[in-house]
Amino acid sequence: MITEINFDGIIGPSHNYAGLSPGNLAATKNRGGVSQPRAAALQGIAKMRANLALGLTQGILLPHARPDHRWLASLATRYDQAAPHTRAQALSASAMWAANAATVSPAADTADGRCHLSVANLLTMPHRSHEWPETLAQLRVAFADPAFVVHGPVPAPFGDEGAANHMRLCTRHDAPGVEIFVYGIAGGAFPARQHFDASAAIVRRHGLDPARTLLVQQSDAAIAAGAFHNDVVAVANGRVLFAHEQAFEDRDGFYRNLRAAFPEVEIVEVPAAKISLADAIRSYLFNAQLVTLPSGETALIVPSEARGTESVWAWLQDHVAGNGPIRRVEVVDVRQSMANGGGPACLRLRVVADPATVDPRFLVDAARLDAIASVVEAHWPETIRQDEIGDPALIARIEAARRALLETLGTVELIDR
Ligand code: SUG
Repeated sequence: MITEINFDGIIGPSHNYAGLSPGNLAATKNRGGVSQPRAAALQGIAKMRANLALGLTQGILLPHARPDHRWLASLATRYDQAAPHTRAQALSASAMWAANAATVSPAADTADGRCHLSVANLLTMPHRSHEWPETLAQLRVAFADPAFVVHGPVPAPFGDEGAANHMRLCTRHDAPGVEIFVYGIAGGAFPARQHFDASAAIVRRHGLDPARTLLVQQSDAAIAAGAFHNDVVAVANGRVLFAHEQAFEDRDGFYRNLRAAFPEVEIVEVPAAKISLADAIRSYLFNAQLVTLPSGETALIVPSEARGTESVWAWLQDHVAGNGPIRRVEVVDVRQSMANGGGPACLRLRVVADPATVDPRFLVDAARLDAIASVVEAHWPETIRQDEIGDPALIARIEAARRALLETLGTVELIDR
């Protein structure tokens, strides 16, 4: 049966706070802090457990080989010889943010009736630019069934950050939907990571119907305020678009086009007068998982920072008490990821497909999550300080931890891609 599957990136053993993403205010603020990889991974697992308990279908993507020795070799260096910033870039656990792994167009939207996935090139940030080869290798294993088409990255210089800048509206997940691609225009203080030409190329590759596809500009104000991806200020599911008033450059034009393409849309807009852009970004209200529960109700899975931000929590209480489409709010603690600018929505990639067509090693139930948690508890470092990242003993531990996980999951063919 076709359903939405959320594939969460398992938070890798090298999770640390190197402050590698200009424009990502949380990551910049926490630069140099002491990270807790074990707690981080367990928080991610707890989120997956909670989603299973809600009746959602859950998948995983695996931590990448870190340090990335191949990437270092292509730069003609080695981990023990590389400059400190290169070392941090090679060690980053940023593949945890699966919303940046790929852009996914479900079969109901594409010309050939197959589900298309385009791996994201992530070329704007050096530490993320070397994720795609391993992500692609995993996608090719997980989605090897002919129900899927897996594409390589859009070529440079067109930056593509995957599903974090992509939304889909539909009456049912298995019915044709309207796909929305949100791009940024460079020129502000912070980089615009999603380029128009990359989004347009994905639309063509996936064989999307122009009548059901919108390309929309993210507002400069949102990027300047720290929304380095659209999923920090907007999220969609089913008929519901949930967005901040200042998310889009031409909000009225966008809403008009959207209503024409998808008259069933319910736009839940949060006015800046109720929640400032700064509060929205600090709390990651919109970096939530907007999901359809088995009952048909819409739920919003928010990070605990949303409960901790007064204006945000008050708005959510009002909405749920009123007649709004979001009927239920669930709170999850993903603080370790949040401190690097990654909320509940960043940690997952949505794929609408029949779970029977997915390699079962990439799907999880409660028992498999318990097995993953045991490996994390036994092998993930408890803490990483920035002055430790050159320590060969730490690196050996990180590499052994990932190996132990892939052995437990039966995915050893991916140890060396
Ligand atoms: O690309 N943080 C990630 C956060 C990605 C969030 N994803 C979505 N919004 N979908 C980024 O900026 C920080 C890593 C560091 O500084 O160590 C980082 O890469």
